[in-house]
Amino acid sequence: MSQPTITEQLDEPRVARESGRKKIEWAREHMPIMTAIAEEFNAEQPLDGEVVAMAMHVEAKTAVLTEVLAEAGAEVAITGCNPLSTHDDVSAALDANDAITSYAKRGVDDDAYYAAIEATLDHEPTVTVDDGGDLVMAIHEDYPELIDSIVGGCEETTTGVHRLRAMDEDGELKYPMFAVNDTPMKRLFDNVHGTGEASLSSIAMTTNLSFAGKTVVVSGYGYCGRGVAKKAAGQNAHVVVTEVEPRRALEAHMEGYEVCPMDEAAAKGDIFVTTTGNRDVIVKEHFERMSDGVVLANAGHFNVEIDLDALDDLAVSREEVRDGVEEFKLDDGRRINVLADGRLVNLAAPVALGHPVEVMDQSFGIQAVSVREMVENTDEYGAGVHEVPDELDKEVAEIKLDAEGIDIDDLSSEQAEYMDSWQHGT
Ligand code: RBV
Repeated sequence: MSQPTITEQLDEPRVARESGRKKIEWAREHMPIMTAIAEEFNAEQPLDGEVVAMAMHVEAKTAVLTEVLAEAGAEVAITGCNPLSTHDDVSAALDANDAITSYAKRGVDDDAYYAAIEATLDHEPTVTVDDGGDLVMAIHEDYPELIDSIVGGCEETTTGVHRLRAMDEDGELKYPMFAVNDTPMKRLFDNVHGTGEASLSSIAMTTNLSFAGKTVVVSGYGYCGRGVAKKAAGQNAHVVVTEVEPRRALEAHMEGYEVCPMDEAAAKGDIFVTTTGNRDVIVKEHFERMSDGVVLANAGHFNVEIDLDALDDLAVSREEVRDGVEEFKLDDGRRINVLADGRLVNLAAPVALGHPVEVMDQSFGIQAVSVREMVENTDEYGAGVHEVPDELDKEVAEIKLDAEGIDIDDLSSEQAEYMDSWQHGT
């Protein structure tokens, strides 16, 4: 397999490298958790001798994680986890680091995308760090000989953890994986605030349209959906939520949002944002009910939520009307605008920057300590999906509180005893 590195693919790698390096430095300056972890990793070299393969959104914050793992003593090979989310300049800056090889390039076709995944596996990783599960899948399907020497891996996102759990239930997951997504320090911040802010800012920057006074339909009221709904309401939109889970639907209702099936929401919305992680959320019969000029965006990991094939079948023409906006014209003249090819708009829109630096500092802080834990205590984790130990999550939270200058109370010994006892009543 001879997949070229990003440096080999660019005409002006030096120019790209300089621009990428500036972005990485800006991110790192705003990542106090990663800075504290880097200090420890540089001193203690916990990943000495390890080879880490990564498939993640290759942009500045991810680059900080990549370099911190390299500073901990690892050799790192990285590629993207989505064909549209790589920032080539950042990828080039990473590739210039002696300990890192980057194959990530924006806008690649499916073949080049998977060839780049395989190229990282040719480095014979001992640790994998995935966002969406493509590395784990490729290893199990095409590189099973690597499994024996793999210590374990970490998964960043809800969809990836979902995939891994399905694999685990079928007895097909052959090495230990941490569900990094499921930690409080990741899920309660990145999924809620990160997805909410980055999706809305990417939609706004891509369309130059306002949310105020519009009806925003949010599909899925999980952690991502509640973030999108909250931030859209905060920008004076009327928010409609669609759900399949009764308690989540009730939560959305009690939060003050209108709740209805997509069949009804389709006719109401101006802007649609899917966050379900499932396929076929907006399909033919929904397109048929939509108003002229609606905007459709997906914030779920894969581009399966909006049925673009069905939309293409309905359309009499397709045209890119702005960078990142494709207009599908229907035979009655109505126009439906799809952002970023239905790929996750918070990362794949041409102007997208991914989630804000502060939340990725938390997500990648917990990623970094999870990799360290997997390497240091590998014997404690058998094949399968594991929760990240809660103490590690607290450790990262404490670093963040410290960086923010926030003090909190300690339990007194009486309080601690009270919390542990069952004898005390009225
Ligand atoms: N995500 N990464 C970024 N590097 O800018 N932004 C979001 C970035 C991750 C986030 O943690 C989420 O779980 C995943 O992307 C979805 O693919």
